[in-house]
This record gives sequence, structure tokens and C-alpha cells, in this order.
Amino acid sequence: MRIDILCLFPETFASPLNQSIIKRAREQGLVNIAVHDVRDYTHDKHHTADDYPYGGGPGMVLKPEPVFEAVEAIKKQLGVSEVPVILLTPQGRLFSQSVAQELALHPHLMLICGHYEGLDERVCEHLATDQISIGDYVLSGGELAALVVVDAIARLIPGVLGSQDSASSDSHSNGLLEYPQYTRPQVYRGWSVPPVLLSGNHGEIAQWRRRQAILRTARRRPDLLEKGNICEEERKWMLENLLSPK
Ligand code: JCH
Repeated sequence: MRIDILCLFPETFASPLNQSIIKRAREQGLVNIAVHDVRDYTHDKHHTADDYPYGGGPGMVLKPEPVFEAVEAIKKQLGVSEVPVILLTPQGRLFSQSVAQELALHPHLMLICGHYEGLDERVCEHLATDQISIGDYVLSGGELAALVVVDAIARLIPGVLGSQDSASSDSHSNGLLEYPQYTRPQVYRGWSVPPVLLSGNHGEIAQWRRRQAILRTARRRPDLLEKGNICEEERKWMLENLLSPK
């Protein structure tokens, strides 16, 4: 998969894209990520990328010309015409694991990161094919949102996760929050690992994990429970245990 990122602060990406799983995926050639500076597509001597908003008001707006020209130049250079052009914005559709799964199916994506108080609406209307928000809070720009999107997508590309990590058993892929995990030591500061996990009974362990995932989801994220495919027996157990402390 190829991902082209257009932004005003390309240095933002250097460290996060050169760590851990994404670094390994890039080295293996499973994902090819290129970061482009929108300022390189300006023509004036000051490399002006922003301007005052028409109609007045606070802040500055990212100009349309360098953004259009950057997308067009990169498409031409790569010899592609049909590529999703995704704008990161607080006004976009909400990002989720299912949006990540949908985007991971494309062989090529372009991500546009604005800055300032926003960008010219003509970019949204006539250049972007999709607009995504990573959550209902306002960031200083699209760069951190793009990193979140790239990270979530990259780990879904076949071969990116080692056999150790598994995308399909991750939190959210089954619609429920992850069950509690423990490692050694068996007792830490007097707090013991639940005995069932030491029992060697794989059926009991699977049932305990499933029930803990349901209970945790019901308590912390009841909005997710509908998608969790809880059976009647599980629902009964959940309601009986929901009231007991933690
Ligand atoms: C962005 C800004 C004031 C935007 C500029 C470009 C995405 N989920 C999510 N939160 N925030 C963003 C995001 C993405 C791109 C840009 N800003 C800052 C500041 C605004 O409205 C008054 C809008 C924020």
C-alpha cells in the first residue's frame, strides 16, 4: 500500500513513522509512506500557504492553490488518476476500526493535513473524496490525526503484524473491549493473577475472558454492546454481575 501525506509540518511524521510496527512494515516494503510539504507547491518567494478569511473573522485559512497543485503533481508523478483523497478535519465522518478496515483495502491513499483555522472550502468540495475526523476535539492541525489514521490502517495490511500480535483478536475488532491481561509475577504487591488463568483449562479461560470483555464493555462503553453479539446466557450473567463492585 502507498500513502502520500500532504502537510505544512512534515517533520511531525519523522519519529512516529520510524518506530515499532510501522518502521518494520516500511522496511519490509509492505507500506510505502511519502510525506510532502505543501509549501513546496507555492510559487511566491515567501512560500505563502495561508491567507485571511473572506468575510473577516479570526485566524488564517490554508490557500487552495498549493493543495490542488500538490495533489495533481503527485498523481501525475505516480501515473495514477483514481486515488482516494482524504481530508483530516473536525468536520469529517468519525474514524473507527471499521473505517480503518475500509481504507486498508485501497492500494493507494492520499491524506491532506490542514493547519491554521481551516482550509478553503473548495478543497473539501472539489479535491477531497472523503473527510475524516479522529474524534470530537480540536487539534492544532491534521498531522496528528493523519498519524492516527496511518497507524490504524498500517497494522491491518497483511503481513504487517507478526504472528505474535493479531489484528483480529484486538480490542474493537470483535465489537467488545479487550479482556484483562496479566503476566508474571503471579503475585505483585499482594495482588494476585485470577486463578483461572493458571488453571490450564482453556475452555474455562476462554469463557472467563469473554465474560470479562462483556462486563468491561457494559460498564465503560455500553454504546458498543449492541455490536458485540451477546447471547442470552451471556446477557443474563452480565446483568447478574454488573452491580457487584469492579
Ligand atoms: C485542524 C482547527 C479551528 C480546525 C486545522 C486543520 C481533526 N479530529 C480532529 N480534530 N481536529 C482535527 C483537525 C484537522 C485538521 C485541521 N485545524 C485546526 C482549528 C477550527 O475551527 C474553528 C478547525 C484540526
